[in-house]
Amino acid sequence: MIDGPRLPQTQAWQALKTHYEESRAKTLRQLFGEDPTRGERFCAEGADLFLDYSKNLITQKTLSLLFGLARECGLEARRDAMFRGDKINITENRAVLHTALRAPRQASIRVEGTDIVAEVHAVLGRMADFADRVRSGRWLGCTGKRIKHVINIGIGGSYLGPEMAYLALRPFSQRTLGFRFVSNVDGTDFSEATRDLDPAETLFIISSKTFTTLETMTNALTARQWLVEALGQKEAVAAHFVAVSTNEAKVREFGIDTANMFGFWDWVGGRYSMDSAIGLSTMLAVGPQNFEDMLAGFHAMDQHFLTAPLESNLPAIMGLLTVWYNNFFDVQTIGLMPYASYLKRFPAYMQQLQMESNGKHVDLEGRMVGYETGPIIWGEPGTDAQHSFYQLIHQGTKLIPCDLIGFCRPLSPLERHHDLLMANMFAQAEALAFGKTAEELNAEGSPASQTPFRVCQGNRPTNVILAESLTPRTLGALVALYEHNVFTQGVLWNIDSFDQWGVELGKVLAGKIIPQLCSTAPRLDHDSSTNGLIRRYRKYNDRP
Ligand code: G6Q
Repeated sequence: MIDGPRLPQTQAWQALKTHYEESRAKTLRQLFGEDPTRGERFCAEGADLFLDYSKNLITQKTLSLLFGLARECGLEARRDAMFRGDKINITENRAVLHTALRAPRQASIRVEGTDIVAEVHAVLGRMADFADRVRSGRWLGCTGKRIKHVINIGIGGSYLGPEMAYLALRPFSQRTLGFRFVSNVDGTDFSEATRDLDPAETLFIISSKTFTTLETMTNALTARQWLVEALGQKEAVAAHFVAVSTNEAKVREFGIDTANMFGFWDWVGGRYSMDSAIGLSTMLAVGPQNFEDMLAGFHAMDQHFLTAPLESNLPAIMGLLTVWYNNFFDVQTIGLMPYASYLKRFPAYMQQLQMESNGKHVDLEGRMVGYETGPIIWGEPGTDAQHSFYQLIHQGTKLIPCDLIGFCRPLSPLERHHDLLMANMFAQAEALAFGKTAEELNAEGSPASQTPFRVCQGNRPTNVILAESLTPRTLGALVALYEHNVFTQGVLWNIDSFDQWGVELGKVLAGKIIPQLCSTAPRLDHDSSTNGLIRRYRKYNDRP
């Protein structure tokens, strides 16, 4: 959209505004009544994922207008520019090439004269070699013991993906290896993760793109101390620490042999890095072949996004629907409910992916956008969620579109459980869409006095994403689906989805406050609230 009309001035936007006013009163009951086959038509399939988007507040005309908007905003050109390696992260002057992390070996993508696909596969090869050694017991701790526990130390993009993927792919993991994740600078995180571990059997992966992040470096230093004190030798670090980073100098300075460092590149954003070497813990857990399958899933969705016409393009459709709700229905939040316990941390991962990417208030020219951008993303697995917050979605006053994600085949032998799980997912989508009318309640003999309380208006939109089974390949496709969904939204809003300047301010202020928590600190010069909080903290820690 650079140099083009601003979003609200585009023809398609104006047409959508009129269309919204004309069609907003139509309910999902009416829409399905008028068009009984819409459930068969408003579906799309790509990279083995099936998307049913028929229970959305849309008609064929809405879709045509949204696709028109995408084209007017140059979605296809921007998508091609991303895949090509143009520096579309303009505020950091960087290419955005997470898609290269899963490009097949024979592909070639050049960044400043270098074929980065070859580099990607060289690192993958080294990761596989290391993973095989640890998994088979050929990589030993410094006392000759086999590694039994792996702790990933990292935060944000260097933590959420690895933890989410480890939990998602547990049935594919080597159960003799235990995995833990330390992210928070809260010392309880480290203490709890290590309290029952034998350092001689523990391997730390220090995952940090920059190798300067306060939380990660603090935890890494504590880990080093914990290990060296227990094993009584500085040399122990070599057998118990590996690093994943782009910063070789800092890794060396920390004392990790760079032979045990796995690199990645500045064109991989933190929240887009779970399929880079940041996924080393994932590969250790599930093995190189499963990791490769996961990358193949990512790549299959990349290809779908790149080649499928917008009209049948899953990420594009989902991104456009988000824009439709966010900007025309003034929707503030979107729920994300996986009907799979293994996807417990998927909503948290998606929260960062979506909110850090699209939580922006200026456009690519640095102007205030003047329209709403990224929605709030939240969620928990179903069916648990049904017994907590679904009530508000069904009968509250806010419109909350939800994505429900489920799988046809169970990963446990308890098939009956799976039928119940999935029956609930299908039922929720149905109940949210069609609700329950007063007439239906009366016909069922419900007491008239209760009718107003029991009526469910329905008309709550959902996307249902269905796949055969939660495999490494499916997980890759699912993550890539959301990556490109987020990209689609960002293109329409004309924002930089790949920077995160807002995160910096808090980091700088924390750096200033750290020395002020000591009693010897210079005079406090914050506002009266911050000064008061610091004084109270010092008082309880006997630092007058
Ligand atoms: C992600 C963000 C952020 C980042 C963390 C960790 O896109 O940039 O979440 O991943 O701050 O950074 P390091 O990997 O450099 O430690």
